Amino acid sequence: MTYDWAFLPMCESTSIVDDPVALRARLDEDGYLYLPKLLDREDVLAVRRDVLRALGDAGWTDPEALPMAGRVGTEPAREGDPAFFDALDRVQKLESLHTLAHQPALVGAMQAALGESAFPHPLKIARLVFPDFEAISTPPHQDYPNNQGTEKLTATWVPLGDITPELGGLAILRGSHRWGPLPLTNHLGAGNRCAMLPPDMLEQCRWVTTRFEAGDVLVFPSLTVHAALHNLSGMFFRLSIDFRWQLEGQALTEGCLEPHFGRLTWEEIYEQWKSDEFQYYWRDLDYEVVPFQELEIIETLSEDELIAGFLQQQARTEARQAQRPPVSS
Ligand SMILES: O=C(O)CCC(=O)C(=O)O
Repeated sequence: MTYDWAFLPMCESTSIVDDPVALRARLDEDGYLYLPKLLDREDVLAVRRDVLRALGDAGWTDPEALPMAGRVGTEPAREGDPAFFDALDRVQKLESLHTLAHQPALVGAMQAALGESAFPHPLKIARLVFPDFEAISTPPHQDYPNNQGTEKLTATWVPLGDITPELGGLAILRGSHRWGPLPLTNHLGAGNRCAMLPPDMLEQCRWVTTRFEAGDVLVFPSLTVHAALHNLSGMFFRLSIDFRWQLEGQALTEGCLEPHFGRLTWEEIYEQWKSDEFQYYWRDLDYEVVPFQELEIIETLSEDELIAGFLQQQARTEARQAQRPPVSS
């Protein structure tokens, strides 16, 4: 994404979280709900601690820095790179990360926003975002094309820690959910798809964002255009989780029932869990599994051009980092 526009602040909706009519009206109008302090901050920080411990075990964090700082101690890797998967697999196995989706406050808010039978997909997506890698910042996109099933699918984006705009939070193109599915182009960022935004959408909709804190939740349906801000922190990971929700009786695709990237089995993920309360919880629910339709991607850049852009970016990042004085933790 570029920064040619100003961001407006997000409108908070925690104050109406117990009012399903008001909550749904706002979700319909704006295409997002920003729910500051919905979750217990300490519960979210406990997940952050577990994630950072897993990243530390993978050699990704700086062992000299404070453990909760999330200071990077390795070369950046991109989602999908072999180097990425050792860390991601450790994170995927965390019981606390998966069970956060079942926090009563979160389930209650999603039932109020969507309906009584709302449930989170078993697929839980951790975003481990390195600093100074603008080429792989999540581009403007809609969640529908990569998930499919029902357009009513709705995401909750949960910051794992305080996320200032400099650390690279999420921005929403307010009102963009009314345009329907948009054409796609290829991209190196999370999801690998960038939505092509029509000029009238850019005239009529405004980007909104905020300073996120641990405990906040951002809710948006699968046609809302959203994108990450660049992580410009220079040295810290931006950590967050995506949970996707829908109602029973609606369609979903097989990938939403599998662990992220389909690398591990659920048995492997559950191996070290202390409780079985939230294992395989979706097996008793009612939904229709439908095939995933191949996406049509308009290749505005070839794979070689994307990689060349990525390498140029890497060189710029290294030059910038070499100029920085060492910072003590
Ligand atoms: O956190 C991010 O960078 C991406 C989150 C997101 O937009 C998604 O998973 O669809």
